[in-house]
Amino acid sequence: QEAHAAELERTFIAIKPDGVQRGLIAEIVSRFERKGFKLVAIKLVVPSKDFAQKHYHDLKERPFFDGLCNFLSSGPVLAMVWEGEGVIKYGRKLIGATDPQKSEPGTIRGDLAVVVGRNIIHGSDGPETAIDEIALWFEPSELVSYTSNTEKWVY
Ligand code: 3AN
Repeated sequence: QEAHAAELERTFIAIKPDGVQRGLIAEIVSRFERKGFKLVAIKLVVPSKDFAQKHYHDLKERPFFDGLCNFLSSGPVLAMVWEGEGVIKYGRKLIGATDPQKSEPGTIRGDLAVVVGRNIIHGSDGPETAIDEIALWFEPSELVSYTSNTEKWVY
């Protein structure tokens, strides 16, 4: 059981200020929960602009970088770590395409967002990014290890 649990991958998921302000926390968290993924860390934070720039460092050459960082630091963000088999890739699938005009119905952005600058949620785009983003947003002690009773029915 422990050996298996240790192999499961983790991803960083954040509900951005628009998602929090619109009251979509429970709706979004429930989609990850119902799928069978396990929540291992969660906190509500208002990131500084400096912190937002670190989070989006890969996008610093893009024209929307400054606006994006101002937006992320404009209010509370719900930062989370989710764990499960394939959670990085499948988490992106639950989230949907970056531009909500292109994300499919049934995805979080497809169902709940309209424009790319207000696409309500972030998810790590690969294994290296997931490790970096989890380390940026959370202390190791904030990641909670526990056995969920649903695991033996999910796997
Ligand atoms: P994703 O969030 O789907 O991984 P990225 O990493 O390409 O997409 O973009 C990160 C964030 O930058 C997006 N979530 C979105 O908020 C913002 N963004 C991306 N493209 C644009 C754009 N053309 N105009 C404004 N904001 C954008």
